[in-house]
Amino acid sequence: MNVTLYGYWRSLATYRVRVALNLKGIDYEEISINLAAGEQFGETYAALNPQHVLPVLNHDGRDITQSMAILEYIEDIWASPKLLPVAAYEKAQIRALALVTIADTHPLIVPRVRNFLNTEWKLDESAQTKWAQHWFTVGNEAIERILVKSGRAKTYSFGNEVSLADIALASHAIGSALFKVDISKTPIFAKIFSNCMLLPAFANAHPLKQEGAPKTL
Ligand SMILES: N[C@@H](CCC(=O)N[C@@H](CS)C(=O)NCC(=O)O)C(=O)O
Repeated sequence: MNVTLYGYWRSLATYRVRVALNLKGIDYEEISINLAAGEQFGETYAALNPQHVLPVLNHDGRDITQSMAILEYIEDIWASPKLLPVAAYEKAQIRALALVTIADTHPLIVPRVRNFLNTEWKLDESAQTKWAQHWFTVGNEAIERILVKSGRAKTYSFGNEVSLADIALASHAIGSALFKVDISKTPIFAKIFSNCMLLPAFANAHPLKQEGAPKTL
């Protein structure tokens, strides 16, 4: 079995996949594609992912893109530990929480969006940071309200077992920290994040622990 992850230290979508691979105990090699240097637009990478975005998971010669699709693929291929329940409603709740950040928040702050804000509308770095902070805050508050409404948060988002929702939640919390957004005002969200970070699978996947990352931000 051969598993290669194409990622970048700072990439939140890559973080999600790293955590899932770690939780399942899968040996993998990570190849860094330098987003800051624009390597995602190079011909070699375009052959892997014509969308020019990270991550790509290559499993035994086949490429999978989009972190949610990759997470579900990992769940389908490697059974243990389970990151999604069997029951349809519970599974939908987990996917829905995950998609708050994967589909509705994270896409607003990725490099290509911030670059467009800069090149088309001349928004400087501080305005771009404000933009990112706004969307992370909107996401934090939405996640908190969803956790309150479901009433199922315990150690993790939906009980005492880690699920795909926690992987997404942790990526959102780390993104908040990268953009200096305080998560203490959303205490359930913050507590679940700190519980996740007690697990080596989450902690070792942290962007700042990856090759190429700066010592501090
Ligand atoms: N929805 C995608 C997001 C992919 C994405 O935008 N990845 C970022 C890194 S986290 C990227 O490669 N950005 C390159 C760019 O914006 O130019 C997923 O979850 O995999």
